[in-house]
Amino acid sequence: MIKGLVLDLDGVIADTAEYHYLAWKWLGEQLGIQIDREFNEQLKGISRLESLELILTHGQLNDAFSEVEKNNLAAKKNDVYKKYISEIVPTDILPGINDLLSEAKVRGLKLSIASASMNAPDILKNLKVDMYFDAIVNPASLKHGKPDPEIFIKAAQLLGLSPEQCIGIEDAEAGIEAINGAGMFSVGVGAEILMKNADFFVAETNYLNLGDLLSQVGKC
Ligand code: GL1
Ligand code: MG
Repeated sequence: MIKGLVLDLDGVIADTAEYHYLAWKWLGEQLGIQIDREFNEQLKGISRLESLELILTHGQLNDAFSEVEKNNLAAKKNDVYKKYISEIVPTDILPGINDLLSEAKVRGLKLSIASASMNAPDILKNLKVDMYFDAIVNPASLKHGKPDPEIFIKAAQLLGLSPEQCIGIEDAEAGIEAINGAGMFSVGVGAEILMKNADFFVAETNYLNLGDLLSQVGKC
């Protein structure tokens, strides 16, 4: 029986995946590396420093910077990103998410966040939805990032549940792989081609309905 809901943040709760894209694109321009939306799919769900490594490899600049310089580059991207998120207000929550969260609470489900972003707690506060969540995984506490299942296993554990008792929701391919690896029912948000490995998928967040999700788990 499902007792918990584990949500990714960027691209599921708010359109912050777009801000990450714009901030990485800006950093890429400073370095002469072109980042388009197709390449950006590989960055979704990936931690800050791992994303930077992927970008530098993409631009064949992987050996061009020291660790200190890489940390500085990542910090510059974060400064640009933080300007975007400082303006986030409750109406920036993606369609259908408020209903999903309140419905989950009414049904007595526990909720946690499995995001690689160090900025997740601030965004949840700006959106005024932080009170819905029983736990937020601290990405700094993890040994492996998505697609490793560790973050989803931890997100269930923090709720006192097994992964099998939870539904995980993601917009990234790496995230779906992580949910599946944890043995959790996976729900994808996005294009079918990207969400092909999800147990169930919807094109947009406004189609996320808790009743539907629970009946899909029942069909398995
Ligand atoms: C990090 C990356 C972002 C994104 C998120 C996960 O966020 O920098 O591009 O992949 O992880 O959605 P942050 O920089 O906020 O820790
Ligand atoms: Mg995401």
